[in-house]
Amino acid sequence: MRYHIGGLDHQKLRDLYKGMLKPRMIEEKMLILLRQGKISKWFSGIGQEAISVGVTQALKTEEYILPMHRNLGVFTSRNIPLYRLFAQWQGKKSGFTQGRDRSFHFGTQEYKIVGMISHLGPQLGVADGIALADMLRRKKRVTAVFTGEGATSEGDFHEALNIASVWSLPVIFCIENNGYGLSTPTNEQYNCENLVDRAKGYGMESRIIDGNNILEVYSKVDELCKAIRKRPRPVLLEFKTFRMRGHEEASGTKYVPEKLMKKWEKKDPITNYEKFLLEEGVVQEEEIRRFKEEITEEINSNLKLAFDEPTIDINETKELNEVYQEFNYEHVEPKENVKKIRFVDAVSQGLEQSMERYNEMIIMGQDIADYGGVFKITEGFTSKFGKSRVRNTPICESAVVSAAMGLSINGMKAVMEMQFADFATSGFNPIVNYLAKVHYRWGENADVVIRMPCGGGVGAGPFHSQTNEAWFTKTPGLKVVYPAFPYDAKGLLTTAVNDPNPVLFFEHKGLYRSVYGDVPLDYYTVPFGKAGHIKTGDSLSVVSYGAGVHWALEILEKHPEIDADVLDLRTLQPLDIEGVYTSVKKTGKLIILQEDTLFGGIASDISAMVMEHCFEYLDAPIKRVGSLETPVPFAKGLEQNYLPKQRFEVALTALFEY
Ligand SMILES: Cc1ncc(C[n+]2csc(CCOP(=O)(O)OP(=O)(O)O)c2C)c(N)n1
Repeated sequence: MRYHIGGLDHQKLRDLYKGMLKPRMIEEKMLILLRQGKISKWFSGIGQEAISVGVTQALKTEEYILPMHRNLGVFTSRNIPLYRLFAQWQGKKSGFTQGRDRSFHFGTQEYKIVGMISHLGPQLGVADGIALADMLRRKKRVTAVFTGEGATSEGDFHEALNIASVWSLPVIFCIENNGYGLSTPTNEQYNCENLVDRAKGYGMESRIIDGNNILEVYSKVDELCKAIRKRPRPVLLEFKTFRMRGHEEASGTKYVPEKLMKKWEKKDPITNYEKFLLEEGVVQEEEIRRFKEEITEEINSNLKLAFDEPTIDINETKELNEVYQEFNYEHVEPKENVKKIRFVDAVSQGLEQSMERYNEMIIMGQDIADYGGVFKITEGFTSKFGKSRVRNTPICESAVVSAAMGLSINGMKAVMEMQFADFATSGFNPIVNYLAKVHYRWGENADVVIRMPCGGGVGAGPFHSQTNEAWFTKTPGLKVVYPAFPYDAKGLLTTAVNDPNPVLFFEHKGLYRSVYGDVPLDYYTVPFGKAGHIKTGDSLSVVSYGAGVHWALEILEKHPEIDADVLDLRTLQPLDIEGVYTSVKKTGKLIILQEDTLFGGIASDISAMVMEHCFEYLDAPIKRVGSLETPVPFAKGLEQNYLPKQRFEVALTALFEY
């Protein structure tokens, strides 16, 4: 191995050596503990230390770094107290997740490290968002993010690199090409010579770096960081290295040819560098012994602290309370200045006034800039707020959701417009796995609103008509809002933006231009978790939300004999179940109408809860009404047959007469 000292002084040369020694020695200790059954499984970075350490040392401490599962050297290079790392791996309280997540699955704002989720790829888009926030604030900073060569096959890799290039984001994408993704060798993973060959396709600079040569890693990354801080742009780096141990410690390396192992053993980043430093007289044997003693002492004393810590207390209330970040709802009373406007205008006003309120709020979505979005919600926004805050995105929902997460991590607010709620599937993973779980896992919040134009009755067929709220009400950590009237649409949207938690905000397309209402022109808020009491009556309770509320009112108008109590849920998570109980206790009969297909929807859960809590008050079986259990059909007649309006009328009258 050839080392070029360049302009590095002896102190730096020693720091790099010590930097690599620490994670190596920790891992060697871990292997012993693993064999003794004292710790759980482990993803080894032995042989890859030069990459984690070289990259982290090239970054400034205030610059974010996003490591993967083999990057122990990132954590040690940021000088995290070792007992906290050990406690994290043992699921103890002084770790970073209070026992809620394992190994390197955590982040820490204190050390500007954002750990991975198991799904690997979303990490790359999160780096985009963090870098975007830095760029918009004109901070001359770099963000570095890691991926294995295996995860470069995920769509997230392509999406994140493409966005970074289109937006000139200061991100260093670091591929650690270590030969295997679990048991899959590179020739079964990709079919190009070098992964950096792809950079050309993204319009991005790239470098191949010997990942086992610490001086090459550090010098090249340091040089790039300096250049990127001056002129923001993404760079793709491929570090050639090798995974010297199994995917995880229990699984072994039987499938790796011995010849390869032998070849890479000779390239060990630490032993080679140590030999070089001794030859150059940069360190002496005696000094190395001292370094090792110091590190051994640090490891042992910190391990003792972690082992001595008791196992975590189980407190159910605390677990439940920490799924969401606490939100102190600020009620802003509407002023009297009211105008009759359409649903679509109310959404637009709520968004616009929120943009005025928060200088650091960014809206992202397809065609939302000068075009104004397909529903024209953001029409005129660019002339008021500029294109950097009202950002057109490429068609890449997953990376945009991840980037919204990154903006939030770096202290900004993000609103994303899904062009149609149906397309949330393409961004599903980061919504339900990243945004939803991040506060519970490591106390970080996802200050993100995802606007979801949804719903049928508009002749748009199976992929532009779904109302898919049930995919999200199922997932702890998300809030789900679904207004039916312009007044609520505006006031709930402003609350959604104020709320630091991830909110899925459903906007029924059919209501956009058909429903009008009196809406205060000034800024105001409407609280979550409080149903609207639309109509007071005694004969039965009708519970619905979104377009269903309008259908119910229309049918009830045809049946003046039915004196119904009508509740519009407005938000599904949090859900005003107490409001439903109060109504049912008064009327003794309940019919729940949802536009979505019935099975597994919110109507089923409301029905179950009412059964459990109000059984003695019921005078009839609870009735649920929803759409036919098919995809949403296109032809008008078929769609009307699919939607629940007519079935609701039949069920309503039957319940009334029961
Ligand atoms: C979306 C997803 N699919 C599969 C896995 C299971 N898995 C975890 S790590 C891994 C291999 C990753 O290989 P690579 O990206 O090269 O990183 P390395 O482990 O080699 O460092 C696989 C298949 C996962 N975590 N997430």
